[in-house]
Parts: sequence; C-alpha cells; structure tokens
Amino acid sequence: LPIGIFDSGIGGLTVANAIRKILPNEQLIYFGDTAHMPYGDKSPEAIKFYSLKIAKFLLDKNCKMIVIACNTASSHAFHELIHFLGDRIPIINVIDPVVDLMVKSGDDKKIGVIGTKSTIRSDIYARKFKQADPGIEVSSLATPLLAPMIEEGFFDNNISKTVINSYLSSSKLKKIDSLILACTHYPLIKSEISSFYKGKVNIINTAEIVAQHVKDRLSDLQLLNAEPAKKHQFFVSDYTPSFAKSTRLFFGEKINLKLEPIWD
Ligand code: DGN
Repeated sequence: LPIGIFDSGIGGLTVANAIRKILPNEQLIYFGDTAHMPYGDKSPEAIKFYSLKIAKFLLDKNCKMIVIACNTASSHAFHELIHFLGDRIPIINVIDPVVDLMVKSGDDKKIGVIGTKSTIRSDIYARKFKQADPGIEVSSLATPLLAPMIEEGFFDNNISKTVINSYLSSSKLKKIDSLILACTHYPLIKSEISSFYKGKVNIINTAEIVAQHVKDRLSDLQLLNAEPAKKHQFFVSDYTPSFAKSTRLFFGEKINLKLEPIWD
C-alpha cells in the first residue's frame, strides 16, 4: 500500500524526495493543493477544511499512512486529522518528529524558527518545546518572502542572498544555537542560510528528520515494503505549466502532475 503525502502546493515534494531516498521500495501518492496555495496566509479554519478533504482523498487511495508535508497544515490541522482518521491509519506531521529529536539530543537551548506567517502566528514550536523542556527558549520569525522567491527559482544568487541576510539579521534571531527550517521550501536555501551563520548555527532540515521518522514508524508497525512498489503518483488541485516546471526544483526531477479537482 502507498504512503500518502500532502502539502499546500509543490514545496512538499522536498519531503517526498527525502522519503523516497530513504525508502526506495515505497510507493508515494502526493497531493498538492495548488488551487488554494499558499496556505501561509490562510485562516486556520480554511486550512482545516482543505486538509480534511485531502485526507479523505488519500484514504480513498488506500494509503497506509498520511504525512502532512506542510508546516502550515501541520500547525493547524493535525488534531482534526487525527480525530477524522481515528485508528484507521497513522498520520505524521512535520513538527513533532523535529521537536522530539531536538529535545532528546538536548544540545540546543536557544532555538530559532523561520516559516510562513501562519506557522509562526500559531506559535506551535514555542508551545511544544516549552511543554517538553521549559529550559528551551524559542524565537520565531515569519519569513513570507522566501517561499515565493524559491518557487520562482531565486536562490543561490544576489537577490536571494540579500533577502535571506535581511531576514536573518533580525534581532529575534540573535544568539541562537540552531535554526529550524519550518517550511517545505527552505531545504533549497539551506546552504545560503549556513553561509550567513558561517557554520556557527546548527541548521535543521526538517524534511530529512521527518523521512527518518516515517521509516521508523512504518518499521515499528511492520508496514515497510520488502519489494519495490508501483510508480509514484502526483496529484494537484489546479494545474499550470509553471507548477509542472517547478517540480524539478523540489523533487530533483520533472514529474507528471495529474489534475484532481477534489472539491466538488
Ligand atoms: N508548504 C508551506 C509550508 O510548509 O508552510 C509553504 C508554502 C505556502 O503555503 N506558502
């Protein structure tokens, strides 16, 4: 059976890419809600509504697990989805595996978080870290220009450097030990962010941590495929050539997107 993965758009393909690398025998079914993207500035109610529709779609596709690849949807819709799915299939968000791992390692006590306005407004990282370890301080900064900038292919150039430097110079991110990249798109600018900090801040790539967590969870549940499965499938709720073109950026290769307007 396949693993279902969804995101507000195509950025979640960074998480899908990390999962397929670590689990080459698994079939992935990806849904990008391109008709409603970006989620970054939507209300929590809208994000819950869209996420539920997508979870139903993935369940109908017989997925054995759902991964919410989007930080914004993980911040607002995780509990609704747990409630909806009950004990039918497990669901994983992109926040808890990162918080759990960092708390367990205990190395970092001053943690910065960057993400969309909606993720940062939810204050979810600060709440989760405080609950797990009151000694951890979290400072968060919304960096809404970064996702559209990356989608347009602006990275590793002077424009991205200026935008990244301007955000990271914020007083909110002074004196941090580590910085969580709390948005699907940011793995693509990880090296630029590392250069800004000259290697002195630990940059946390959430996609890789989530992929490892998916593997561990499927292994615990004895749901891992022993043999290579069928080909991956990629669905979007709105199709444009520009989405199709950007898939290469996020997944490392151009993929065939199928239009699936699941909203009627
Ligand atoms: N996928 C979104 C996230 O990880 O928060 C970013 C894209 C967006 O909705 N702007």
